[in-house]
Amino acid sequence: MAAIIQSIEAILVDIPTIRPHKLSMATMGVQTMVIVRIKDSDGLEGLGEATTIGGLAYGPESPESVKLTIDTYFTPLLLNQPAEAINTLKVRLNRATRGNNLAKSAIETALLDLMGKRLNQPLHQLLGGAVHRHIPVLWTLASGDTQTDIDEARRLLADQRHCDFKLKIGSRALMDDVRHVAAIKAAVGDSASVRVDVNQAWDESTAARGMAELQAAGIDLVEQPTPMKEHAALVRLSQQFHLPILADEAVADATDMFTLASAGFAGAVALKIAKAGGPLQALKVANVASAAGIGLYGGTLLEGTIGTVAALHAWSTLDTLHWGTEMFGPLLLKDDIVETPLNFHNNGVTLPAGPGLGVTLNEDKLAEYRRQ
Ligand code: MUC
Ligand code: MG
Repeated sequence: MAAIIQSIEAILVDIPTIRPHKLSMATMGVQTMVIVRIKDSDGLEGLGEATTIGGLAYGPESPESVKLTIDTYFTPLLLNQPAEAINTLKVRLNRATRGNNLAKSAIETALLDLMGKRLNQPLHQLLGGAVHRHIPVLWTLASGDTQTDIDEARRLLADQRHCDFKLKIGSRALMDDVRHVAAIKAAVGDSASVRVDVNQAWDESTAARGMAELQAAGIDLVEQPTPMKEHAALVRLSQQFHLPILADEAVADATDMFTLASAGFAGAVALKIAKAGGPLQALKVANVASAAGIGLYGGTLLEGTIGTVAALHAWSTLDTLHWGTEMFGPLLLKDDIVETPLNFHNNGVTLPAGPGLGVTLNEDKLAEYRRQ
């Protein structure tokens, strides 16, 4: 008899960050994640996670809305259904509910974890097997202070924890941002790749000036300089400059990727399981991007270990990650809710072994950080 889904729990968990993380749309001092636990009739449990940045500052789903969506709308559609019918369950969810990809990503992850545990196989094996087991990871310098960022970068370079850095800009005047970025690039030199993420903060003409200045400063990549819906501007900028553009907010799912690529976009895309609606959906984006000659990058919404590991399993199956990944979310948090934290070393992270995600919840830590 096939195992059926017996319970679904969505838990809000608040963990403080190690320092304020300053982005163009919010400064984070705490990260809130929604941890999903799906139990089946054989007593197995699958784990998933949905996270975003700064409540509703980043996108239309907040942690609280993800929990409400799962509790009120998804759970009645999934309870008593066969747990291993992941594709059928996703069709069922998508026919009855629109959007809400963050919540869907947590559910898809938990179902994949459950399937991996049932088959006693790691998640990447369900996706065809890992090509890479050590995956490059950059660090985001976003303390809000140039010298603090330089000190942080030098320490991480010396420890060989990271050799690539992403800077969050867009909240200050353009030339203030350019001075900040150029000072950091000059301090780390050629030993590090420095990229920036504007998080949609510029209009097209500001972006054109910004691209020229950043190119001159030796920056390697500019992420989402203009508003997500302004595809035409992103395409024009990508054709105007040698400095490559990374599309982030502009591309959530495979259809977005197809639309942007067919409009003539050249550059790279930040894959995120949260934007796409799960690890399987994010790999569909990767397939469309690859077919269009667009570079791949493993992106994060600053998930904790569960969401980060889910993405790592997906990225591990890709032959080339042209720009590496930013799966450092757990390192930004003061504590973790899993038994064995990820092993970040040698400018990257090792994919956990073990069935499913390969991650076990620490129940005491979960009890400590869950929202009352
Ligand atoms: C984003 O916009 O890419 C990823 C790293 C980071 O610091 O923020 C994120 C989200
Ligand atoms: Mg981004």
